[in-house]
Amino acid sequence: MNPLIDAALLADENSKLSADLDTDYAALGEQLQRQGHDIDQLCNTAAQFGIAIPSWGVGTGGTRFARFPGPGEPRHVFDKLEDCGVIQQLCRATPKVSLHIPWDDENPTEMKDKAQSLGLSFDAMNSNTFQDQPDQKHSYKYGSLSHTDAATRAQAVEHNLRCIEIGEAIGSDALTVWVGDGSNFPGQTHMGRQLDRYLDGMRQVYAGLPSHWRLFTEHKMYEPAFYSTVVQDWGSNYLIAKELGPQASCLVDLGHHAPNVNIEMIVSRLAHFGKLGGFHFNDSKYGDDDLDSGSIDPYRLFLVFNELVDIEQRQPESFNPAYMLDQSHNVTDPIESLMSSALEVQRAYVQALLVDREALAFHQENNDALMASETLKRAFRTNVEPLLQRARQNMGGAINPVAAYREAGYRSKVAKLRPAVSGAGGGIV
Ligand code: LRH
Ligand code: MN
Ligand code: MN
Repeated sequence: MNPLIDAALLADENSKLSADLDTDYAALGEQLQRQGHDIDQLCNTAAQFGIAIPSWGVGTGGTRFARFPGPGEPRHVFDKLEDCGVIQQLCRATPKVSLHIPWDDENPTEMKDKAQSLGLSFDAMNSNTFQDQPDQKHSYKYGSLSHTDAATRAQAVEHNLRCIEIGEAIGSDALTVWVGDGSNFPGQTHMGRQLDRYLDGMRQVYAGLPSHWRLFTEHKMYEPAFYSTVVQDWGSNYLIAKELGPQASCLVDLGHHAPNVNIEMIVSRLAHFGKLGGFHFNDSKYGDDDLDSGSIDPYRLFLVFNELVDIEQRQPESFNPAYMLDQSHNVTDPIESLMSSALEVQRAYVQALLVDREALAFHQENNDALMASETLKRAFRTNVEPLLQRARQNMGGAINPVAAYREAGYRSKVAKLRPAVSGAGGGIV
């Protein structure tokens, strides 16, 4: 059975909206032209934008208190890939999937074939040394790559090397390493020795990278370690990536910072020193909330992209950050959340392309703070929705992805094939 949404239904959905889109697109085109932008050119640029879907994002998330699974939860990586195929079919901005091992530990050839049949490929691999698996010899309770016990560290290194091996077989070219290692009490660990052990393990992982691969280290301020974390912030992350070598760079998960931290400045700093590797996009109100991208602070998302576009335009040859979503969908249909989140990130990118950079530089040089801020606001306030809709339509996607998805009844169809699962017993965070 073809898991994707029926092409006739999609065409029908689009035909209901296309006359209005023509009018809105023409109006936006005029508005942008007055500002010196060519809407068709921007539309083509928007169409090039891609952000990876995390395989774990298509299942309902949860907190340590509870998980409330919806109908038709994916049973395994092949179901997850089908859900990602539908997201890409409708959005056309999510061509890659990022796997997490061992959550997605299946036959690589079968995973690759399945992805190909759905028009998908694979983004960065994610290793998991923050949980114990049933058949695991050494526990990660007191850490993984930085554990005091050499055999536990070796096991964590081995796992990362295996992730690279699986990644190679499916056509990935990057590994993201996030560890939960740290401590829960002052004095519990020696911070310097713990970092040395981590670095030693990461050097072994780095040595196992194929030459065209990249290694992303992901920082996070706290959780599950609540007193100190080995890779707690962008400064440590930068030092680690620098220590490891040119194939290593830093991954910024938007939720992994203290509240009110200026993330766009972190982005600028890392890029300035050539160590910005990629992103896990999500939104946050208090901590690592993993809320939908752009749902809390869309202006901050725009400001991050304002920095990215600035770097992209200044250093086009070396600019290649990996974009991925990393969210937990607790109360929504994950497919709907991932579609709307991917489009929010794409929107922020296109809005950032509208910033008049000459005017901005002029106001900065003249210390005209108000006009500098207005220059950014002007781009941010522009409703680029018709441009995004047209980009999707041109690529065969849906003008309104959520409406088409609901009309197709995808969720209730897969719910008939995929057995209902219970949320009892709490969930993964
Ligand atoms: C840690 C994290 C990391 C993990 C994912 C499941 O909070 O952001 O990226 O791999 O969540
Ligand atoms: Mn993350
Ligand atoms: Mn996280």
